[in-house]
Amino acid sequence: MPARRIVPSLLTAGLIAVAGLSAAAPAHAAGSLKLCANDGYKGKCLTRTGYDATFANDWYCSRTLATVGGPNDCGLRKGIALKFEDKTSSVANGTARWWKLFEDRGYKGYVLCLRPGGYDSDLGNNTPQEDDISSVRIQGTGQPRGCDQVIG
Ligand SMILES: [Ca+2]
Ligand SMILES: [Ca+2]
Ligand SMILES: [Ca+2]
Repeated sequence: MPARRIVPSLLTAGLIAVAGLSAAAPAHAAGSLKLCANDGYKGKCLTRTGYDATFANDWYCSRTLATVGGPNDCGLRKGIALKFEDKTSSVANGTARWWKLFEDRGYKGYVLCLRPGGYDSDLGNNTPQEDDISSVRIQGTGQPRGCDQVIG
């Protein structure tokens, strides 16, 4: 059955093609939203798969970028403890759904709507939300209502 033998090689070729595209795309985390403190998907990054009502309780150490539980968990070697709130400068959507990125905690304030699979390597050059995102929530597959700005 020669035809049957072709199928696995086509699948392999397809997977290689997809892997190549993923490598070219900027830091997409498959199945999740990635938010990074610096431009270009650098610095401290968090991933979320559904929602986060506040980044004020997401602590990390300034030197190691390790995620920690609270403000006293870093120390000299790890650096000072920072909250991820008001830090986001770049975002990459690895999901097939829209995401809303909010200026304030509790899904309030200015709303950025990020397209499925969309990304933005510098929120500061095209939105008023550089270093201002405080909460995020996943949406459906269609463009949601209530967007102040669409990105990605
Ligand atoms: Ca930043
Ligand atoms: Ca949080
Ligand atoms: Ca904010």
